[in-house]
Amino acid sequence: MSQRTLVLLKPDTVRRGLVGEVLRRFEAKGLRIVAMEHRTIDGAKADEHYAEHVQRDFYPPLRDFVTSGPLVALVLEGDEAIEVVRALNGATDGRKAAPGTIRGDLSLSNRENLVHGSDSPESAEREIAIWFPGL
Ligand code: YYY
Ligand code: MG
Repeated sequence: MSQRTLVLLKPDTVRRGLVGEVLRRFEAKGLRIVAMEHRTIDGAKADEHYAEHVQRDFYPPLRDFVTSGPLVALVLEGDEAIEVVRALNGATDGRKAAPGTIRGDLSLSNRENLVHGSDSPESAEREIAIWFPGL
């Protein structure tokens, strides 16, 4: 079933010059970019996006990180896009993510792990509305 999912190329991806490398993997897989924007977010936007995590111990440094510089937000579309993007991204901790995944190949961090992908249809709907209202 065709789905849409919200993806972030977080500030480490932009700083490290890996936007093209990461987009290449999504496009090569067959996912279509249906919206994309380069933007810098403030703490309030970070809190909205990471609503499920704002009370966690790891959140304050995560908030600092995601607001530390420009990121690229995009919506990808394709068959089972939500699961497919999560699989391409790899496990949250880059040190443990499998080789062949974006995080497994390109990240050595549990925080600066390059990418975000919505984790369910409900999350995708909520996150797309936050980042691309009206899409
Ligand atoms: O969905 P995913 O990005 O793989 O992980 P989440 O468990 O939703 O956590 C969101 C985000 O928070 C993660 O990408 C890195 C960061 N994080 C962290 O900094 N420290 C942790 N112990 C867990 C997650
Ligand atoms: Mg998550």
